[in-house]
Parts: sequence; C-alpha cells; structure tokens
Amino acid sequence: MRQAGRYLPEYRAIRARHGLLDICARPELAAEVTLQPIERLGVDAAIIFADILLPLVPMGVDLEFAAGEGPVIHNPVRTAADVERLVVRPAEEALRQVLEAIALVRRALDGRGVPLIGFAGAPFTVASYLVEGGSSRHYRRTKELMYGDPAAWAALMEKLAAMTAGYLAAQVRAGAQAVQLFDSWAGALSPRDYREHVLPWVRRIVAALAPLGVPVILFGTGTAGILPLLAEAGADVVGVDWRIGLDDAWERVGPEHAVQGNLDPLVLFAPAEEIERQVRAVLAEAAGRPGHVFNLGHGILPETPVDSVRRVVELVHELTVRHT
Ligand code: 1CP
Repeated sequence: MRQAGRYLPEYRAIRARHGLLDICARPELAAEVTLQPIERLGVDAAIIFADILLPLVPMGVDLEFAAGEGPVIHNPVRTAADVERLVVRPAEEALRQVLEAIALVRRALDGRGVPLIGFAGAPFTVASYLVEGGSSRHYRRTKELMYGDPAAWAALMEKLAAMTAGYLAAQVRAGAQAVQLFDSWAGALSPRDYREHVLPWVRRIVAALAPLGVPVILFGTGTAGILPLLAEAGADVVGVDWRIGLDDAWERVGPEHAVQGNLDPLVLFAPAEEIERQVRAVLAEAAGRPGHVFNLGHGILPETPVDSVRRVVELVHELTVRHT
C-alpha cells in the first residue's frame, strides 16, 4: 500500500536525485527502494517498487510524474481511434527492468523469510488515468466513454486486461510470490456498472494467473457496495479500506476468501494510545480467523511519522499469531 515513499527520509534522498520513472527504469535503484521499508519497519512482505501506470509507457502513452502533482498523461485516450493506437506488448521485453528488479529483490530477501509481492493496476483504475489524463474526482470522461461508446470501452478493457495479465504472470515468473491488483477507484462505480463494464476483465486477469499458483489480492477503496462482486472476480484475498468494518466486509466477501486491511492510514497521525486502540479494534473485528492480512486501508501519506508505522508493525506482531 505504497509502503515505500516520501514518508521515508531514505526514499526522499533517492527521489531528490531521480524521477519516479527513472527509479523504475533502474533495477538496482528500484530494488533498493523496495527494501527500505523492510529494513526500517520489519513488515512481513515487500512490495516491488513500480507504479500502476508504468505499463502504459510501452503501450504508447506519454506519461509524466510532475513534481508534487501526481501522474500526467499528455496523450489521453478519449475515442475508439485512440484505443486502437494502444499496443499490447510482452512484458518480458517491454517491462524488463521491473522484472530484473524483482529478481534482485528476491536474491536479497531469500533466506530472510520475507516474501515479495508484485502488483499491477486493474483495468478500470488504469483506464481512469488514461482517459482523464491524470487523477480525477468524478471520472466524468471515463464514464462518458463507458456509457457513450461501450464497444470502445470494451476494446480498452480488453487491451489493458491483456497487458496486465501478461505483466503479472511475468512478475511471478521473475520471482514475485503473490500479486496484488489495485482497483483503487472501483468504488466510484455502481454495482450495475461494475458488473457490466469492469468485472469480466478483472475475472479474466485473475483466471489467467490461477495456473501460476500464487495468491492474488484484489484491492479497492470505497467498495462496500460492490464487495460481493469483487469476491466474484475470484481472487484469493480481497483488500478493503476503513470505510467499512472488517467484520462486515468479511461477511460480504464470504468465508472462502482471505481479507486484507483495514486501518485508516490517518490513524498513524494519532497519539500512541489511540493508535494501539485502533489496531486492537481491527484485530478484534478479524477475531483471530486465519486469512486476515493486517494492512492499512490505503496508502501512507508523505507526512506520516515513521515511528508510528513501526509501532503498528510491532503491535500487530505482538498481538497475533502468524499462520504460515
Ligand atoms: O507500495 C510501494 O512501495 C510500491 C510502490 C507503488 C505502488 C504500489 C507506487 C510508487 N505506486 C503504487 C500504486 C499506485 N499508483 C496506485 C494504487 C494504490 C493506491 O491506490 O494508492 C495508484 C492509484 C497510483 C497512481 C499514482 N502514482 C498516484 C496517485 C494519484 C492519485 O490519483 O491519487 C501517485 C501520487 C503516484 C506517484 C507515486 N507512485 C509511487 C509513489 C511512492 C508515488 C508518490 C511519490 C513520488 O512521486 O515519489
């Protein structure tokens, strides 16, 4: 959940000298940044350093991470002809540096018993950046395309799903021991639209990964109303944010799935006693069931006190039994 990032001084030191895409293009730097939170925090898994928008670059998208602004896409996709121009390419060649970084991280982590998680963006969330040209509040253009030209929308989902399935499979072959699909903004959709315009392609990605035998995590925010549909996608683990109780979420997802979550990352700004109370509350909602993956409900903010993050990791370790 953006485990590496600007809240860590050692990340800021590297980021001061290199752009985000530059770090992703240099396997030894990406590996170093991936390992930073492992050293600092003692978390139970690493997540490879990359970005969900990275696979768009080899597809022909002009992507930039503007300083302090987040992602900017200079040639957004708005029409069927724009969709036509996107190229699906084999990840082994198009995203070789990420795969090399995965291999480097595995070499560093093997023997320490810390597994590595690979990831990609899910088609709806990636499409939202691609169509809007960057971050969005209402997804107006994205929904305009989805409703106004369903065939172009389906063709877009098709290409993103093909690229994503190939990329995640390549990450597993390179050494990722689990993969997470980030559908961060899926909560912006009605259950009807999610089922019709998004779910078929998420299912297809998950199904393509099944033969590889690694756990697949499907994560979104604001998904309370569509959790049963996320469960239908077939992932082993469903990641939830803090806008729903973990116990309610688990009920909606069903007992055959593991659940990941769901501390509000803003709790990390609270005094120590409040942090402890909230961590205990999440664990109480999980009620000791196997298949709870403790996590934040979303990404860590840049201003977050590192000691608070470390304290949460320690607390979870003190208060739980690991199921291996
Ligand atoms: O967690 C990690 O350490 C791995 C690295 C990682 C991950 C998993 C990065 C590096 N990005 C991501 C995923 C990602 N990127 C998501 C899905 C997770 C989520 O919902 O938070 C999304 C939506 C993005 C898109 C993106 N990239 C944003 C969000 C903009 C928005 O609309 O809110 C931003 C700010 C970025 C840039 C970025 N990518 C990663 C980092 C550490 C950063 C910010 C800091 C920097 O510029 O150095």
